[in-house]
Amino acid sequence: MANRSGEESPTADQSREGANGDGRELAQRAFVVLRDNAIGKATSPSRRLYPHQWSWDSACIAIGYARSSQRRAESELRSLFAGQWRNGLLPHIVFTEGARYFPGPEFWQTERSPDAPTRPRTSGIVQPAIHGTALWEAFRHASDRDAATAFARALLPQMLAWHEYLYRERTRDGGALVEVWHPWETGMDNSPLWDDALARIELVPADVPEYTRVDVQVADADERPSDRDYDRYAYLVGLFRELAYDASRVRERTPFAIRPVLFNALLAQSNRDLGELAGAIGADSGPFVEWADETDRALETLWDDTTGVYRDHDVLADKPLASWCAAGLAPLYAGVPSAARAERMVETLRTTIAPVSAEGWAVTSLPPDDPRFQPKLYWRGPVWPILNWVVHRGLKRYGYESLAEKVRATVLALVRDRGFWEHYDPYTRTGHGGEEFAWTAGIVLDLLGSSSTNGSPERD
Ligand code: 9WN
Repeated sequence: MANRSGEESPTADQSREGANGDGRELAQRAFVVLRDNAIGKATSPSRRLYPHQWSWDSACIAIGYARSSQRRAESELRSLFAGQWRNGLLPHIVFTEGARYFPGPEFWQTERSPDAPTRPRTSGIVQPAIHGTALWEAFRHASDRDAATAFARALLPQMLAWHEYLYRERTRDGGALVEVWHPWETGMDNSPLWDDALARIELVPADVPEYTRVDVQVADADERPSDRDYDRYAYLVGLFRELAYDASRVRERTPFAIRPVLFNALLAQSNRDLGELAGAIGADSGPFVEWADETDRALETLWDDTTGVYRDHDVLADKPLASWCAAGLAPLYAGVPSAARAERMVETLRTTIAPVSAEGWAVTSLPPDDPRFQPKLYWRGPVWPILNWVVHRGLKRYGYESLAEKVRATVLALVRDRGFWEHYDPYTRTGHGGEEFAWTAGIVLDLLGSSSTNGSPERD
């Protein structure tokens, strides 16, 4: 709840946290991180490394604020949707004026598209569709019900347009699995999962637009993607802007097209949540429920019985990706698998987790036995709060309460002991990447509010 000075303070749930930790103090630290990253009515992930507003970060920040500040949760989403394009695309970055980041608005040149807004300036690609869930969380925890209903009524058509864009432009042949065209759209930028697809993009220097990286001036270059990766990132943006961000042309020409399990599972759950929300405010839940059912069914086609996880699909090679990671467990979060299949997935989880501390464990961004695993290198090994949050919710949903609690407690202990970092080395527990990280703070607040100690039956 916001106190009299207008500052947020932890709810009773968030303060409780548990025997080995003070939830109240951690929540207060999280609010400070969020406040320090405020850029007007929105929040940047990290002042120095990512000084603009990011799409899925902001949705998670709204989820973090939902229990304690209806106003901030709503303004986070409102600011993000202010950058929505006329064709429904919700951009992965909404730019603030004057902050240093590559690629900035002058590189994206989204004015080439008739669909892009003139102000605010934005990027021209998307990020995982978790926003419907964020709106639902903001709505269901809101204390001012009338304001929450008015806000939901206003944003629902924009949510509908966003999902319509995804199903219209990012699917093929009538399918219900959405595809992404840039590693940044997966949210897991330099994950080894994309290595093979990126390796097929052969470039000569003239193919790569001129650019200068800023990230390696701000963060340790050893913890960031390689220059080779960045050449491909820049090349893909160059291609999209040359095609004026016209989705039908990009779909034909892109050399990178993946149907990620994580993106689709978050989308399916967002549809479910928007269906609930629409029902609660007397709006039409039909399209959301239909999309949710269709994407759930389509996700089943990604199941891989050999590994016991769901596997991303390479659209252009028309086969499952050779690699997988904890993101392949995301269908648990969306309630997709049968109980038997969930059991199988949990078995995979138990055998692929990385030890974090004597007290517990968390999922890593790549299974530690993968030869490319690197514990400090961005999406190639470290523990990321978002993946653990998805797995935590999935485990809870299927009744694996004590496993869910282990994941939750481990992430909270990492943050309490080491601070609010972008990601963590699973062995040394040190934080890396961006510091005072708002996305991590948002997730921590939600984890604090969702203690598992509610007497539910144990499945594990
Ligand atoms: C590119 C902001 C974003 C996250 C992504 C994460 C990283 C950006 C970058 O930071 O990506 O979008 O410049 O590396 O991979 O998931 O949303 O926190």
